[in-house]
Amino acid sequence: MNTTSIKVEGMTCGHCKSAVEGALGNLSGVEKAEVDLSANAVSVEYAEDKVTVEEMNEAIEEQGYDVVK
Ligand SMILES: [Cu+2]
Repeated sequence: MNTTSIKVEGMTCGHCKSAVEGALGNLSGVEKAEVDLSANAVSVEYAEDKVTVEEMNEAIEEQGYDVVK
């Protein structure tokens, strides 16, 4: 299991938090996703043989948020 922290712009409230956590949680291979609104970041636990960071970035961007790369 790997962990990473993805910087995301545009998350402001509980709705944003659940949208991003939900989108990541829907990806197979993502074990846990937790948004820290004050840090503008989401920490993710994932299986690197099942899902890539690029796929996670795309899932976040599909929800309308900008990933800081
Ligand atoms: Cu919001």
